[in-house]
Amino acid sequence: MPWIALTRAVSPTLARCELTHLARSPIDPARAEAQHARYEATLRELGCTVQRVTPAPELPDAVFIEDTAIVLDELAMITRPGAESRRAEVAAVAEALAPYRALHRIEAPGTIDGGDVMQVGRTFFVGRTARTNDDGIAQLRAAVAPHGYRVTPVTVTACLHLKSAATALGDDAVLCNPAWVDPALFAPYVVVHVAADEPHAANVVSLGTHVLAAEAYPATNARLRAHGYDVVTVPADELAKAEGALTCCSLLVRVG
Ligand code: CIR
Repeated sequence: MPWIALTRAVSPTLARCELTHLARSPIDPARAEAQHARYEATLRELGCTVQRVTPAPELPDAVFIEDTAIVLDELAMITRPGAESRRAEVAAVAEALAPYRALHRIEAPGTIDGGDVMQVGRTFFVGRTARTNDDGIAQLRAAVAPHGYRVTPVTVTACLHLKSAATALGDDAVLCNPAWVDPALFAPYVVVHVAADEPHAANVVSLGTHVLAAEAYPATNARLRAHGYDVVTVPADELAKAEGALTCCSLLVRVG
């Protein structure tokens, strides 16, 4: 599959990460690193070329590289993350993306975290959250509209990012937690709901017919299999203590 997956090493300071909806609990950096390595290995098994961006050990949340850019076929938008502590993450990511895409940048006072941006075909659903503001959404729209994309702002409650509540399954379906985002927004698509007792299960990485999902959510993963998806699971509970899920740990760049 013609994908490059940009990833970034788990910082030894991960325990000092930003937290919004989760209580701080001890994080075992070695275990987080092992889970991250397994995630990268699984992306390789699914056909991605994994390319690590220069590590940033001093930036606790750098592993959650998704928040630093929005990559589409035509360009890459370098974000201005909503959390001040994360703004220094973007420079090295911009450098890594420059060979593949023309770069655009979100400028102040706009903010966007990539975790708030869900692409389904030619539509970008963008969460309006503590991390992503209307100015940032307007800047994204101005950059992508000339390429034929629609941008739809979405209200998200009770979780960090839109993609904590919903992720795309290819170009025609969405996996969502209806308690955190209104599923009616996704009416043109097939909508798969997470199991009620697995509220964090909506964040999966969709790669062709495969879905990379966290092993902690067997009931939701069974639903995905029943819908015909080839679900591959990985352990991710240590990274989840930093309020990160699976899409957060890579930036997928389609090449070729
Ligand atoms: C943060 O609060 O920014 C990090 N601790 C977690 C970011 C997770 N990123 C994502 O869901 N895209």
